[in-house]
Amino acid sequence: MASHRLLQAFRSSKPAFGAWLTIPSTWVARTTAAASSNITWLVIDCEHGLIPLQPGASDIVAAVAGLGSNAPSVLVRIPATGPCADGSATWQIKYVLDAGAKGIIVPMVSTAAQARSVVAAARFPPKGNRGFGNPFTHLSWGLSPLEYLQQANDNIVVLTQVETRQACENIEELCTIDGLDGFFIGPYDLSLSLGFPPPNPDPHPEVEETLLSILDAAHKAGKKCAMFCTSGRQAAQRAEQGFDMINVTSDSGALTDGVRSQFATAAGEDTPQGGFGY
Ligand code: 3PY
Ligand code: MG
Repeated sequence: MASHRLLQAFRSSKPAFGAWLTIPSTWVARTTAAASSNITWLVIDCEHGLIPLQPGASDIVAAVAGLGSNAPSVLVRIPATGPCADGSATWQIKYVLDAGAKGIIVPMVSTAAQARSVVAAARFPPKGNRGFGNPFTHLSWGLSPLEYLQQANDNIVVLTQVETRQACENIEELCTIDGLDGFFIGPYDLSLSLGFPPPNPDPHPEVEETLLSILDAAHKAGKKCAMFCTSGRQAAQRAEQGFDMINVTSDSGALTDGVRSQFATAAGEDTPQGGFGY
């Protein structure tokens, strides 16, 4: 079965909650994956997290896949950004998909040409130019090599981030790209690019308007729209608004919040508000 939990949620139009992995550890990843049956997906963050592609992302993909068919779908946010999304990100996309990732998120994609190069790198011919021949990939999916080749194009999730003013200006054209499943809004970078402070914890009202307009454009074009949040409260609101894929917390954020809160209780202090929640 090439399907996976994030794709099943997308196909049944149910909001898919997930978590961000920033700590380079297979055990942190497995512990996070097993912490809640409400975790539909995990993103290995090789852009701002400290997880390298190898060893790192490839090991985490295998470690989570080892939890069985109900394990969260593992996507990788690749390190290359901005202009690098044209061409030089290709090997990174190939590497993480060959490692068995169920999808990719490419940051700072602002133009249709960049987004097309991302799609081409992630899809086998005739839809793209991804090469075939890795001896391990199919194992993470529980498929034979031939089944993987036949089913990968329809089951790999390809998302580009909308987090620049230029991407907002180009949103209608980005919405027309075949093979791109949708957009992942990065509210921190989007706020900065639009000249506002980062969310604290919620975005500035003008940024809020922009991100709702991205959601609307994506849905009108039949694309999915994902949102980065840093708490369950925010995530529940985003699900209400109609976002399809919503980050709830991160390994490092949850660890910090949990330790801070227990120590505050021990010291007889009020539970402090979360700080920079990324
Ligand atoms: C951002 O907010 O800029 C992001 O990329 C979220 O991950
Ligand atoms: Mg960002």
